[in-house]
Order: sequence, then C-alpha cells, then structure tokens
Amino acid sequence: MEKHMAETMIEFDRRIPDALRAAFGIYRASRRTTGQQDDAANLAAVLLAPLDDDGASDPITSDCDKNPMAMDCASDPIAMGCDLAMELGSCYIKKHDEDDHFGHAEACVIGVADGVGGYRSQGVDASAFSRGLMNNAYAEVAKAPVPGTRFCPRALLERAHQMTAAAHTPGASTAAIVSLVGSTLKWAFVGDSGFAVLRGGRILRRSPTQQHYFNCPYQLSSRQDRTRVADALVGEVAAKEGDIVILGTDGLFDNVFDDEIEGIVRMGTTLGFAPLNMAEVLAGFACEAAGCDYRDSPYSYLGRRQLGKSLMTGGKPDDITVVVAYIVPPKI
Ligand SMILES: [Mn+2]
Repeated sequence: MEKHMAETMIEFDRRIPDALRAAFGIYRASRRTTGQQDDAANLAAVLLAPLDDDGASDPITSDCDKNPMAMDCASDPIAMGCDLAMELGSCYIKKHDEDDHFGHAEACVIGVADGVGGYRSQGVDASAFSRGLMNNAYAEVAKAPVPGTRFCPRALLERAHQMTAAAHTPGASTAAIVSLVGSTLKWAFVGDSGFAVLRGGRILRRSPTQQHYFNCPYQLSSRQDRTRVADALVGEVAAKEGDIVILGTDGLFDNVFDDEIEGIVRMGTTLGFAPLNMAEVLAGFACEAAGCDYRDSPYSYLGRRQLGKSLMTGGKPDDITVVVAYIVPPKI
C-alpha cells in the first residue's frame, strides 16, 4: 500500500460530502446556499437512516487481554491458505508529521504509530520512534519467504520494537497493529493508537485507551525500564466478509466520536466507497472536526470529565492517520 499524503485542505473540502457536515454539525467549510444546505441535510437523512436491525443492543466490547498467551496465535509467522483477505486504503493528514503507518495487503496486516510530541521541545526528532516501528514492522512482513504469510500482531510489534530500540532510536511512540490470520482478526496496541471493527454499520469491537493520565498514553521507547510490548493489549474476533477495520492514531479518535465513525462508514458503504475513499473522508472529517471550536469532540468531552475543565470544548489539532481494511473473499 502506498502511503497517501493529503494535498491541500481545498482537496478535502471537495471530497467531504456536505451531507456529512449537515449530519454532524460542521458548518465552517460549507459555504453553500440555504437550498443546497437543505439538499445536503435531506441526503444525510437518507444515507444515515437508522438501522432497522437490533444491533443497537449489541455490546461494544473491548475484549482485550494483557496476556499475550491468551492469543491462539503462534509467535512465528504462519504460512496458510487464506480464508479471507484485506483490501486496504489509507490517508495521512500531517500537522507535526510524527505519525507513521504501513499496510501489506497480501499479508493482511496494517499498522499505525504516533510519535510522542513531548520530545519535540527537547530537540529530539519526535517522529523517529514511530517511523522506526512502522519501517521495521513492514520490513519484517515484506521479507517473509512465502507470499501471503500471516503475522501475529503482538509478535510483529515485539520484533519491530526490538529492532527500533536496538538502534537506540530516540523518542517514543504509541502503536497499533491489526492482522487477519485465517478468518480471525487479531490486534495488539500500546497507548491511544487504536481501532474499530465494524459489521453491518455498527462498531463490533473498539480498542480502549491505555493511558497513565489524561492525554499521556502508554508509549514504547528505547528505554528498557518503561512500557514494553508485554504491556500491549491484545485480542481477537472472528471476522466475516464485509467487516471493515478502521485503524487510526488519536488524531482520528480524539476528534471523531464512535457513533460518527459508524455514520461515516455507513454512508461510505451506501455510496460504494473504496477503502481509500473511506480513509480520506474519515481523515478529512477528523481534520475539520479538529479545527472546530464550536463543536464537541471525544477529546474535549473526556477533558471535561477527567480534568474537570468545564469550559473545555472543540477538537484537538494533531497528525491524523487513518488506515481502512475491508474484509473480502480471498483472491483466487
Ligand atoms: Mn497524535
């Protein structure tokens, strides 16, 4: 998967359907006439019509386990016949350019990492560790002698961390890796890089945030006395054709609520979006939401609750990385 670098905000303004803005209360970039706004609102009502199934009663679980051995997943790469496959797309909108990501469609594995910005003020390249993790993870996947070899995400993250730390790479990073092994989605993550697995327009699984305190996530670094991959949260769920995995850094999840992610994915599915379209619209929406001071966000909502800052509102400008994987039948 080639990394897709966002060009300009004008491009995103063109790509984000006004129906989305109407549905989720973003007005800043929309300069249409009242009649056109009504059309957008009507379209939004059609695209985001409530689901008539009973999915709302499904629990949104985050059945993560701190014990990697709980995963029925060998640490060594697995060559196997493919039950399901992934189609991938990604979008990266940079602010500090400290996020990184990778995707390997044949191996059915995707990853994101977010360099901890606090190192910037210390004169350290805050992107070094996130790049190291993703470059090393991708290199490990790409060098597999058997095409289509599947990887345990925890073992892959462990290997990438070992290699990045062995190079005395400065900085620190959160990270998340999701892979498809047979017909099982498996994940491992550290900090607030995370994922959502959607089925039928609803979130089936969603990663919780691993943090020491508000806005201070667990993070991997070269230091042996800090967070290790053994601290990663891991888990798995049986995948089905049609499932959609959204993997992202906190630039996505701090600015877009889960129900908004569901709405955007449902709308994109209705409109026949490819994974790249879906990633662009999610990232573009997160970027607009990050710049809104009149609209609530997960960041401001949790800030009010956890910091007691009653006037905290608006989004959180940040690097935004979104990787989208559609679960599809294997390519024969
Ligand atoms: Mn971030």
